[in-house]
Parts: sequence; structure tokens; C-alpha cells
Amino acid sequence: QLNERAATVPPVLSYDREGWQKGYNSLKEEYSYWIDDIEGTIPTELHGTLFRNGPGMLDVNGQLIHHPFDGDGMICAIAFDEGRAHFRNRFVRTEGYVAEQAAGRILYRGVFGTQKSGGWLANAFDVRLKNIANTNILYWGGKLLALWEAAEPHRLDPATLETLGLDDLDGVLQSGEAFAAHPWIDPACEQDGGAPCLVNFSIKPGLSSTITLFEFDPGGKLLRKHSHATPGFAFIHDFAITPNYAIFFQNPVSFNPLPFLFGSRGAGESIAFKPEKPTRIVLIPRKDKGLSLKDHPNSALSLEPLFFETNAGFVFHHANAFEDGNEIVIDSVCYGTLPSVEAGSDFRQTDFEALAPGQLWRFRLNLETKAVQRDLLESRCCEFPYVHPAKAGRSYRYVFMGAAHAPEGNAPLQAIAKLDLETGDRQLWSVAPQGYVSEPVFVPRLPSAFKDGLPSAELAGAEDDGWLLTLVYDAAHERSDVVILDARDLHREPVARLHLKHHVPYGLHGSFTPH
Ligand code: 3ON
Ligand code: FE
Repeated sequence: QLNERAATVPPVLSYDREGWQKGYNSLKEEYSYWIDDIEGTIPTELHGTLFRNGPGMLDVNGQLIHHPFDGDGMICAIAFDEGRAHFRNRFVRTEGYVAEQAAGRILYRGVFGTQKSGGWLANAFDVRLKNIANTNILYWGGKLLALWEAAEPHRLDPATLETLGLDDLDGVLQSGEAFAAHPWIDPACEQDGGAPCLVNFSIKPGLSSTITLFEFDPGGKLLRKHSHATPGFAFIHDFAITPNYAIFFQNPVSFNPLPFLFGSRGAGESIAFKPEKPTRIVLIPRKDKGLSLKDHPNSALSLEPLFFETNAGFVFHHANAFEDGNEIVIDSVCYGTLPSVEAGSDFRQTDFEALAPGQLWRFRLNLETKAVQRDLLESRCCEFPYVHPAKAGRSYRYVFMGAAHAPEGNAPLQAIAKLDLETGDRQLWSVAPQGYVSEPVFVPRLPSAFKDGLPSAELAGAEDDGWLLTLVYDAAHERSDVVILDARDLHREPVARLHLKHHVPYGLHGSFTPH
């Protein structure tokens, strides 16, 4: 009898569904104010702006969108100065946002299944893309850019967050050309005499897919752009860099365009995960072909794309990559299966327990033998890995991530995790049961960590000497906090907790600039 009872009692969860759901309400108001409700003290050395992007509109005039990744991009800017902080949020005035807000209804299909009302007939053969500018935000070359991986960036005014329009990166992008939402800043590019450069990519999916790599100088001028083919359909959200390579995980998926064309599913929902197939890892050399590698100590380096195969499940995000002798090491969050949203279902009803957790794995690619070794680094459900900007593409010690409160199973992100890859030590700062975290942005202690506003490759202190900035949704008070943690020790009380006057819907990615 006791056993029977035990089997019917649901497991104790670290969250409650109703509380979690409220973090997906739209934030329709646009604010601008000095934050005055603060616990703790904002460090005076913390000077600059945390920009964050994410879906802010989860319904259009009451019509629910089908998946959060379909929500219109809303930017938050939290500016720190002299121990004070100012908050501002503003929607990106994309063509689709402006039209739908004026019409008061959904006018576009979303990639992740949002449909116009009227059933499949109203949606069939409408293959227009709504560039929703909702995934990341980057300050580079004097421009603030809201990124969405399937189309060109939107440029914003950094002071007011006013939308200035689509930006073709000074003629680099053609109209509608994709520019991914996961740029890396190489803090000391070997090809550019040690100057920082921005590296990003774009994917043109098809029967054979094209990966294009872009590198820009600190003024925003294009340095290098080259394209490479990879067989089969490619859905690649993120990548990683080392001094010599850009690394892509081509997830094992197939794309069936029919339900998309005939109006019953979004393009993203027409992608099927193929667990029986391996992941293809594509290494694209960053070095110009004209450059000689003869003198390089690593003889296995290549000037042509290299392909590896492994079993990696589905990967959205990479933490970092680096070169280690004849090996390329890459750390990535892997899912056993692609978490897909079924047509007709509501993401607010997500059964977390039924989904595979994202876990951090390390892959070692041997350039000589082509063997791939993989090791689990963190089994706790995690997402949104972040590393010290000086360590981008370099061997590193610490990774910071959003994580589940419980050590096992899939669950909402309610904690910030710090992993010491050298000692295996881990720390967890949890806000369960009523708190929900976002990506932790690591800001190295200022001002020595930045030169001319760009991350420097030299570490001024320890690799964890800095702060973690994260937005926490507090379901008990239905508002969000900006939390500043001391990255050296997550077991300490937060340095400061800044209470906003409202909530901020769960976001995607952000960046810090010392401006
Ligand atoms: O043919 C298709 C054309 C197309 C436009 C291929 C396609 C599906 C690749 C595509 C577009 C893809 C897009 C627009 C992808 C956008 C992704 C996005 C906005 C977000 C991804 C987020 C990933 C994760 C892992 C988020 C995790 C969130 C939590 C843990 C909860 O807060
Ligand atoms: Fe992402």
C-alpha cells in the first residue's frame, strides 16, 4: 500500500507551472527610469551597459503566438554608472511588428509555428519571413545591432533604443541575407596582428547548405567573407571559434517542406530530428588560403574545411572552443532529442519531465586521426553558457550557465551554475522555487579588461574575477530583478539585486559593453 501511494504522489518540483508561465506574459509597456529599489550596492567600477534581447510580445492583441522563439524582439538596456543603474526597454520596430500592432492581429506566420487565423487555407503558400530581431544584441563598429539568424540585423540607437532600420553592414549583406545571432569577438586575431575582430556566420539551408563566415575589424569593416558547402539540410544556431577555425555542429535533421508550404506547420516545425544519424562537425579555416601555414608548429592545420562525425544529439549552444596540440576541443550543450513543439499544442503546457535535458559535453577532435572523443562535463540541465571574453577561442577554466535547481531531469532554469573545468568544482546559486534566471553575462572587473571599449585578450586578474549579470523573474512578486553576482564565489549573497517595476519576459541573449 505504501508503495502504491509513493508511486502516485507526484515528485516534489522546484517550481510551479503557474508561476513559471507568468514569465511568458507579454511586456507591452516601454519604460525608461532610474532603478531606485535596490538591495545591496552596485559596484562603482561597474560602468557600461548590459543589453538584452528576447521575445517581449507573446501575444498580438490577445492572439497567442505559438512558440516563444516567434515573439517580437524587445531590447532591455541596463546602464550602470557611478553606482546607479538606469533601465530602458523598447521593441524593435520591425516591419512585421509595426504592421501587426497597427492591425491588432497576427499577419505573419512564425518560423516556430505561429499561424495567421483562418486555418491552413489562410497560411498555405505564405512563405514570407517575419524578421523578428529577437535573439541577440551586439555593439560593434559603432553600431548597436539586434540579431535574428534568418535575416539581416536591425540597427538601433544605443541611447534611446529607437529602431533606425535594417542594416546591411555597409553593403556586406544583400537584402534578406541571413546573419546569425551568435557572433564571437576574437580578442586578439592572429591574422590582424593581434587586434580584436568580430566573427559571425550565416546559413543558407537547402539540399546542400551553405555556411558563410564573416570577420569584421573594430570599425565594422569587412575583413574576410567566404562560403562553404556542406551536404544536406543544416539548422545551425550557434558556432565556436579558435584562432584557426570556425566550428559548426550540423545537427542530424531532415526538413520536409510540405506541411510548411501547405500551411499546417511552421518551417522550424517541419524539421525532424534523426537520432540514428551522426552529427557532422564542420571546421572552416579562418586563415586566408594565400597564407602559408608552413611555419606553424601545428602541422595538422588545414586550409580546407574539415569534416568529423560524432553522436551529439541536438545542439543549440556552444560554450567555447580551443586548440590543444593536434586536437580541437569544443564544449557544447547537447540534447538527446530536438525539443519540438507539436502543432496545436501550447508551449505554456510544456511537460518538462518528458523532455531531454540539455547537458554540457566536451568534444575532442583529433586533426590527425579524425577521431572524436566525447565526455560529459555537466549532467545537470543547463543552457546559455558564457565565458570570460578574453578566453573566447582559447583554453579556459570557467564556464557560467543557467541551470535547473535539481541535479537531474529537465526543468526551467532557476539557478546560475559555475563550473571549474580545471578542478571539477561546481557552484550553484539557486532562486527556486519562485525565481527563474536568464543567461548570465560575465563582466570582467573593469576597466582593465577592456581596451578602447573592446575586450582585451590579456587577463588582468583571475579568470573568474568579475560579475555575473542576470535577469531573474520573481513569480511571487510578478516582476523581474537585475542581479549582480560575484563570479568568484556564487555562494556569497548577490552583490546587488535591482528590483524593476515590472516583469521582463524570459529572454534569449545579451552582451555587455563598457560604454
Ligand atoms: O528552412 C528553415 C528556414 C528558417 C528561417 C530553417 C530554419 C528553421 C533554420 C529557419 C530559421 C530559424 C530561426 C529563426 C531560429 C531561431 C531561433 C531562436 C530565436 C532561438 C533559439 C533558442 C535556443 C534555446 C536553446 C533556448 C532556450 C531557452 C530556454 C532554456 C528557456 O528560457
Ligand atoms: Fe542562442
